[in-house]
Amino acid sequence: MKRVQVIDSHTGGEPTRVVISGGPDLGGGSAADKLKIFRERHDDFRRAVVNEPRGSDVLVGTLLVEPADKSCVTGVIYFDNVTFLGMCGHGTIGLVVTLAHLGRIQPGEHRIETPVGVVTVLLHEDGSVSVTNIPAYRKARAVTIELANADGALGTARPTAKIVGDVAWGGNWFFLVEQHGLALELANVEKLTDASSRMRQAVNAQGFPEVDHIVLLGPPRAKDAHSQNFVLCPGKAYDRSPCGTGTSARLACLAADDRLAEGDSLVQESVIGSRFVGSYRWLDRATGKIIPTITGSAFVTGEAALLLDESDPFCWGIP
Ligand code: PYC
Repeated sequence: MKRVQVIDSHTGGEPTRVVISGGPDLGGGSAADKLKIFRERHDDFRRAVVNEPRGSDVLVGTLLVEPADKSCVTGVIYFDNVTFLGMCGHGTIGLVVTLAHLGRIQPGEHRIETPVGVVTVLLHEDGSVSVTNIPAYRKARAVTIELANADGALGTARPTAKIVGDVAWGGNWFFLVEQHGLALELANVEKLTDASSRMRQAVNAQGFPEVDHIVLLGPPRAKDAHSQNFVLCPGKAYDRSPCGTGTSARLACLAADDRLAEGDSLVQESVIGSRFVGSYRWLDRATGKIIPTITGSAFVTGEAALLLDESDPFCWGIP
């Protein structure tokens, strides 16, 4: 029987499971090198940790690994129910709170090695966490896709609707849409999931096969927030948090359009009403690259040992 030690948390409602010990041997090298080995040789471990029967579609796993960059407190690899993620904002906030819970870090600044680069995190005295992400940028502005609109849900009575959005990088790839006609509320999650997964197919087919997340934007619920979002993740679960990498991509689009000044705050609500506060500084105006910072809070919800029994037909999760 194999034992895998984990700590669970949630960040704005979005769960993170940090694997503390019992993970596969991924050799030396950077988090990016280790991700390659994880993906090629140990996908069964990803499924065992986050998929049913131990996990669920919404759970994001993070595996702690030895960092190649010794200035980092840890290396980390993120994964979900279908794939691996380059970076994960809510997962990093959950990871920092988990490391503090374990007594491995104290309030202050720390560096974490992710597969897409080193991020800097600041654990505040009140337990909230700011993540200064890798550079974010907009790759394509105003990409138009066409979607079937049989039930007229997409803001027009026509049988097809033209949807316009931006393709941007924030640690994962996003298609961000402001005008879609859909109400961003929990009661509408089925329609939001259906429409956004069709948007992903359409934008992938338009020459952006890298896009794995969709962000639908809308007006805020709270007076002191700037906007609300619905974020579709690669495995079709929706992000309960406002999505740290998605908010980073959004900041890059706002910066490129001169709609948010360097240093100003963006209060981003999720579809369940949880929030992140984002801001950015310019890295390079010529290429549109910014350095985003996302602040949020996480709470530890459990400590457990997962038991992997090879005689269990679902030991390695339901694919
Ligand atoms: O917060 O970056 C994020 C994220 C990605 C997928 C789920 N959450």
